[in-house]
Amino acid sequence: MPAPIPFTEYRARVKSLLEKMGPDTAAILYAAPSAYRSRDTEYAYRQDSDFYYLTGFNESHAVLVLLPQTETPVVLFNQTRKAEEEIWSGARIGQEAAVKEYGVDAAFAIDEIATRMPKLLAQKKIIYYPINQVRDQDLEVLKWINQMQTATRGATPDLMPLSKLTAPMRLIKSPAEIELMRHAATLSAQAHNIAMEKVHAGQFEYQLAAEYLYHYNVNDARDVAYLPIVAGGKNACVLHYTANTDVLRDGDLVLVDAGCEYQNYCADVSRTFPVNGRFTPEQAEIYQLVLDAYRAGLKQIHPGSTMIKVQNAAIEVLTQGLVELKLLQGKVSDLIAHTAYKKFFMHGVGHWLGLDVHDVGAYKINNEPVTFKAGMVLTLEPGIYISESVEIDKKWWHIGVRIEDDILVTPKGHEVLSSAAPISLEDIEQLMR
Ligand SMILES: [Mn+2]
Repeated sequence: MPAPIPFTEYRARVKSLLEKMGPDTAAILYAAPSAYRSRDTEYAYRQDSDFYYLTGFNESHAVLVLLPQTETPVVLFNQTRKAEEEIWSGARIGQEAAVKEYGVDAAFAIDEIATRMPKLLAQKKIIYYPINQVRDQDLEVLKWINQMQTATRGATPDLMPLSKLTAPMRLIKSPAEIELMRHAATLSAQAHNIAMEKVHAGQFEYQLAAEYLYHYNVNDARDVAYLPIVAGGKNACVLHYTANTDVLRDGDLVLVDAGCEYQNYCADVSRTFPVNGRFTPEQAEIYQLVLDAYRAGLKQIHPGSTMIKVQNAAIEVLTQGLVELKLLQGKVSDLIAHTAYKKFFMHGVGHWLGLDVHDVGAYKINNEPVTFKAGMVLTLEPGIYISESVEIDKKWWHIGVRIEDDILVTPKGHEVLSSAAPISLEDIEQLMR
């Protein structure tokens, strides 16, 4: 199992961020609040990704304050240790360990934040804080700024989202992050192998989902990166189908889009396979076309290329193939120009992947596509979905295929992080035999 990110790396990230922020600025980051699922039972806790990226700190009820070029540039407000509360909800890190083990310069009880914050924000010209996202937090932050201004008669600071600075940092993964992502992708790919071996007609979609969840959990990936999509037959044509309540039928395909989260890093891997182990001729035609589009897209993933180039390569193959199968009529170049393929392929060909499934990072800067650099991780996920609303021979109806892998851009090209799952028609049928 890969090692956790060392605390020296968290400190280096904060240091680099402090330099980017510049003098007379502050940043306020709230830890994700814990969320109730029903009455007084909570969802499993998931830390805010930026907060985690900068600290590795995994508790709620905490606020990180960054104050570049001051005596204490990294200040944490967090829960105090209280034996009578810890007996219910588990041990807390507290202030002493926060300084010793998490490398913050000062840690105070979260209860002291209202009295300390106005002083910390004095004379700041820019405060990095994402206004208009969480109302209660906005009210608190605006109150501190008001109090600070009243006390110092200073000018009103500008508010700016910190993501402007953190997103470009998070877009390039470090060697330690890549190790974690490779592990998350491998576990997710392995689960597809298990599902291909265990799937059978009559099984419910949620029962097949259980094979994935079990494999993740027993391998220390305690959470999913997103709700798994296990879509038999026509359900595959519903792009975000997460009900997973239907029965899997003989002769149908099942599309599974599922990924685990390992130490907060996400995987996002899709495979489509026949419930009975054998593709029908129509299913095989569509599957092979999506795979050809995947391979054309994959060739475009290397330093210097862009998401648009990947998208265009995949679309060209898809459109050409749809014409050959007589699912589209016309000249390929015209059909591409008019985005005729969108009837069958209506989502993007990929997205950044990291601490969030649809990870942060721009796709275009000043209207120019962002070029790939070593250390970026993206998904590649062409698909074809044929619903009844398309007026074609109904032998094609209800076929939905998506093939999705997690791809690391390397100095020389790319590495498919999720390559442990079979992808060719032959390999899938052989595994299922
Ligand atoms: Mn995806």
